Amino acid sequence: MDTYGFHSIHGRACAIATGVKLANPALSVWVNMGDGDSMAIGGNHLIHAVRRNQDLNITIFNNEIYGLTKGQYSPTTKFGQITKTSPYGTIDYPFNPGELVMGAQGTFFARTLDCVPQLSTDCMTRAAKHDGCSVVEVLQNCVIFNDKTHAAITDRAVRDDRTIVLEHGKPMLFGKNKEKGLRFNGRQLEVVTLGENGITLDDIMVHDETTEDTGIHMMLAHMGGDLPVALGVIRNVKKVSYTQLYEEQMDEQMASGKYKCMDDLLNSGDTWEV
Ligand SMILES: Cc1ncc(C[n+]2csc(CCOP(=O)(O)OP(=O)(O)O)c2C)c(N)n1
Ligand SMILES: [Mg+2]
Repeated sequence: MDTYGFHSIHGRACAIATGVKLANPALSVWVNMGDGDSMAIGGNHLIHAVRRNQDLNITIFNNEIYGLTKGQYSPTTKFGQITKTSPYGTIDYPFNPGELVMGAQGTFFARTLDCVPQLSTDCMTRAAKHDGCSVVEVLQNCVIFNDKTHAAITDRAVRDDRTIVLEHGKPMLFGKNKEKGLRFNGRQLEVVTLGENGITLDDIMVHDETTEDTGIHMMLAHMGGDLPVALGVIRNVKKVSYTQLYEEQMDEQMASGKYKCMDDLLNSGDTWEV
């Protein structure tokens, strides 16, 4: 088809993108989903695309609501929130997409804000360069059905104190004047202030996006509340993708295997005449 993209079925974007990528591995395939799309109806497809490390670039636009269908709560809606389908407040514990990706053995996860285009560009460029399945979560506002859902961290007045932009190899500093940092106290992450209680730059954790163990990346993805919400590339590890293994297996079998084409397969083994 002479096109750069198409709308597929709600919840089935990862399945369709997997087919597209395997049929034509030369394509750079992008899968754009909402939180309802990726976490609810398409949750199954998402975790398996991530687990297999399919070479896809997945963006999740997380406005914590079903926007298009006018305001039903989704798997990322905050607990207790009043929506069209939860008039007395939700009694659902929400998913954190980052933790879900780590739990599914994901190789790339980044988070950005809709109101910071440069950071979004950086995250998506890094995602495009990643060989394997990359997931970028965009914390997005829905002006009509969930206005200001991320305001507690995105408002200009608080953004520097409530978020931290992680950079590989750099100390985890944040705050207006980069005066605050994250320290690992042996059990958990905590916020410390440079210059207070003898805290120096040496106490601050240095971000390593390439650590294979998901433990620390899971902790970073989980942050919020008293800890700043982590933005930027949280995890980026190398692992051979399903796409590459599939191509190698096909080449191998085409060269030395019994079956060279579909007809060979259909005319072999369990066939009979009626
Ligand atoms: C198979 C199928 N089931 C249900 C729907 C109805 N539907 C359309 S969009 C949507 C949810 C949208 O929420 P989200 O994925 O978070 O995207 P948003 O509109 O918030 O960006 C639903 C349930 C559909 N179009 N197709
Ligand atoms: Mg949504």
